Amino acid sequence: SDYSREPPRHPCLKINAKEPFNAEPPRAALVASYVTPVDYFYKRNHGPIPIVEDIERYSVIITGLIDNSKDIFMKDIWSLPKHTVTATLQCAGNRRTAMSKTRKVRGVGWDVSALGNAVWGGAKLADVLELVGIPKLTKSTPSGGKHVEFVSIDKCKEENGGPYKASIPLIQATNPEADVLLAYEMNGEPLNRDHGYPLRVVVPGVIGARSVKWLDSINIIAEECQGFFMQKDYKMFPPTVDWDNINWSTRKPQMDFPVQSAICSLEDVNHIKPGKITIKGYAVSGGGRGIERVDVSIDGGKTWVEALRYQKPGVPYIADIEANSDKWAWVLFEAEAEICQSTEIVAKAVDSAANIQPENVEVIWNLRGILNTSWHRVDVRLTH
Ligand code: MTE
Ligand code: MO
Repeated sequence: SDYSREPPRHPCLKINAKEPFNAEPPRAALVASYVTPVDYFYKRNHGPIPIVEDIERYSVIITGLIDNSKDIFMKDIWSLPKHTVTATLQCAGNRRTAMSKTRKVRGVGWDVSALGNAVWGGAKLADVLELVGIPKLTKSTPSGGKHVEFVSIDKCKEENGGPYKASIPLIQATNPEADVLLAYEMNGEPLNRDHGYPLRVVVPGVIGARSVKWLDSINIIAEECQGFFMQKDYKMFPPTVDWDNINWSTRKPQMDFPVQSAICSLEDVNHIKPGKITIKGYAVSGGGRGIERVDVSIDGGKTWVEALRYQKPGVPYIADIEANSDKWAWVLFEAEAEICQSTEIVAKAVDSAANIQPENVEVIWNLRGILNTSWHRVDVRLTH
């Protein structure tokens, strides 16, 4: 593989793996703004960053179980209605390093910043699929369990040098309400190379692994994609399953992510003076579920106070689409506390379906180290 033409990256990023490039921003930078600046947005790759030189000749072929395959060019995408969707992309491996502390898991280590919130601009996949005669979802649309597969132009070693790929159900792809985008913009700027230039998929509310970057083709297929990242990775196994007794085919590929939160104004261990501190972080849930509550404890989880939640600064957040909240996006939270002894500070969130984060990582431990959504705990040690 060739890593000689990687794009420049911001020096603040913490590099978890160099080749392929995997990096996340420092905690405090992550929650400094509701919309994550592109430079600070985590970068999760499985191979070298591809280069698309000739944007006029770049096309995505739509093929598979349709009458006529069609090459879609950027001008075709640009001529469709442009939608902007504020959505949080989260890697299923977010917080993997902490899961490894109880029992070793396999995969790139991540702290709590393998996610970001961006304003994605692009065409709705449902509109693009209409160009090849696939109707939008209606209550009576038969999907026959079909999937829409996204294949990249990148090359990754897990696919034996083949391209990265993933799929989502056709009923989600053709549902305009699901807001699945073929995005060419991130925060109002053309996508940069790291994030999928010139065109990527964004599947809101679903683990990042399904939002395929550097799109090459779209295949309509009879059942879910058989690629490595769907079948041999990104599946949730119970804690009893380890590498010597794993049977991959017993589990479905992970799609929606569960409720998650983390404290970002503090590191794992903090040395502070007694007094007032502000506890800041993010909370997010998958599937379009909002955040109903964020609880913060300054005594290791014995007692709790409710944190203030917001998306737009100064506007209290309500988990309700009628209230104009961004349903696919995280909320930031903030709580003030008086610290007068060394202690453990904890955060946990509750989503709009009343799902709550698990108290301990042990009960959700899984060999691939995905979806560590256990209560986020940080230590504060007093200095006098
Ligand atoms: N698409 C391609 N082509 N190659 C990849 O390695 N990584 C996936 C997804 N799409 C990947 C990809 C994973 S696991 C995640 S979490 C997101 O992209 C990360 O997107 P980002 O780098 O824009 O943050
Ligand atoms: Mo990921």
